[in-house]
Amino acid sequence: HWTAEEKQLITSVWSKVNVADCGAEALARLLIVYPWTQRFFSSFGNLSSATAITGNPMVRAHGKKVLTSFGEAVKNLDNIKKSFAQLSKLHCEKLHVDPENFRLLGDILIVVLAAHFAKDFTPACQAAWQKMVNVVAHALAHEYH
Ligand code: ZNH
Repeated sequence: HWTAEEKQLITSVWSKVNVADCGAEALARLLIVYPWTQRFFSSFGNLSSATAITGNPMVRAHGKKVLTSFGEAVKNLDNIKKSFAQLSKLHCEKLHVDPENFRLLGDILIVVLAAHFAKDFTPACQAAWQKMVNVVAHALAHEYH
């Protein structure tokens, strides 16, 4: 369900993404903008202010882990649901993460990419990426029951 142009826009942006930096920034922004998401990360130490969150090494490390995993979806554009089936089960059965949070993180990732790539993040690029984060959120919610 991807056009050749969408695939190209997604993979070309992805090839320039710094996964550690963008992952850390996206997760930190999620925790700051939607503070109720902090409850999943009570073991991560100090999340008491925006400064504490952005400087927290556990937030940085987990953000990198999540965005690295997101990269698997970029590599498997035609098979995202299948490649995230196990991860979906984990988030549902063990972590009890409400799937609404996948949409929130996806939208924040778009903000982070737009900020990093500025005018190179064209409207066409944004549209392809919006579709991408929606497909990923859908795949991660797929095994919920
Ligand atoms: Zn998640 C974990 C991915 C989103 C929460 N995650 C995780 C991991 C991965 C992921 C890979 C690891 C696993 C293992 O270890 O095995 N995520 C992911 C992705 C996404 C996500 C791809 C999208 C895109 N998450 C999310 C959200 C949230 C979460 C939104 C909330 C808010 N996760 C989580 C948690 C965990 C995880 C809590 C666990 C952590 C620790 O370490 O403890």
